[in-house]
Amino acid sequence: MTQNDVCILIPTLNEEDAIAGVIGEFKRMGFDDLLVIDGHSQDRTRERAEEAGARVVVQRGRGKGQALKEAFSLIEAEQIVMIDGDGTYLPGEVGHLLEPVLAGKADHVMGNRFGNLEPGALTRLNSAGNRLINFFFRLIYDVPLSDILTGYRAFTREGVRRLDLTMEGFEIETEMTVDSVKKGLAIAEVPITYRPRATGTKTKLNPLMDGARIVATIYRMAKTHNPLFYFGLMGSFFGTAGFILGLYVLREWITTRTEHIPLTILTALLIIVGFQLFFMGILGDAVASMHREALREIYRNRKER
Ligand SMILES: Nc1nc2c(ncn2[C@@H]2O[C@H](COP(=O)(O)OP(=O)(O)O)[C@@H](O)[C@H]2O)c(=O)[nH]1
Ligand SMILES: [Mg+2]
Repeated sequence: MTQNDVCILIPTLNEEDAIAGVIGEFKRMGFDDLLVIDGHSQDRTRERAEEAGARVVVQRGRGKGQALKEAFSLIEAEQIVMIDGDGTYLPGEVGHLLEPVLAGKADHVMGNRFGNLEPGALTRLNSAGNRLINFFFRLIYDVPLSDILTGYRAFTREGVRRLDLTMEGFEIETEMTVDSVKKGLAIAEVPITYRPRATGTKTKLNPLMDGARIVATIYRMAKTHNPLFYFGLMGSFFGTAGFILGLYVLREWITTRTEHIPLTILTALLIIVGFQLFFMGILGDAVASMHREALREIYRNRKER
């Protein structure tokens, strides 16, 4: 393996207990290009990272997403590995992640934490949330990935270059995964170990708030990838509301001959809007598949040149 062409990218925010250990293990394996992108830690994270031999950059803004985007623009290595600085992933498994990238089989390799999830690594809430989110992702994007929120990934530089990342916070992993699918990057998933955080250290992720943001991101990004789902879901809300209201209006008229004129108008409107959204989905679907074909063609041409 050519450790010299690999940059190990580590986002940190208050990880003074774990960061030196993570960096040390990579150093022992011969990796020399380590970049810690720090989110204005208020403990000794930056000092520990520098002592351990990493290059440390303080991110300009806030959030893990902003940090990773900024870091990607600084990296020139051919392969990039990202790993959390909290010691929950094993540096020793980096070979599993790099293997598909080095073999030219993937531009984006994702470490699947459910491969070897150690007891207590995910709280019950986080585990249920992760599984739900992965299920929702597979439903919309129809790609068999088991752990879209993983924090251990390997990329080719070309893979990173092709991604358009906009998210500032913990939605960044979702965006990386979804955009890779949209752009047609070769994605591979390999099983990895996930350990509990060291006792006393705290996650910065708020399961409910960040979970809701992640689900919203998955849904919002479906607008251009699976418009039939995106508009269809909205359309079926309107349609169902109209149908239920219509049943009520009809029953009133049949049983007591009462006419609810405004409600009747509302029923009609809801049903019409529902159908319109649904047709928007069908149109969007056609546009999306044409766009996908065009993109594929453009990319093929560029590669051949
Ligand atoms: N640079 C930077 N790193 C962050 C930020 N928030 C979290 N991190 C780091 O990102 C990694 C994952 O965060 P963590 O809180 O462990 O989330 P979890 O693994 O999803 O529970 C850890 O290494 C954190 O230190 C941030 O705002 N900026
Ligand atoms: Mg963590």
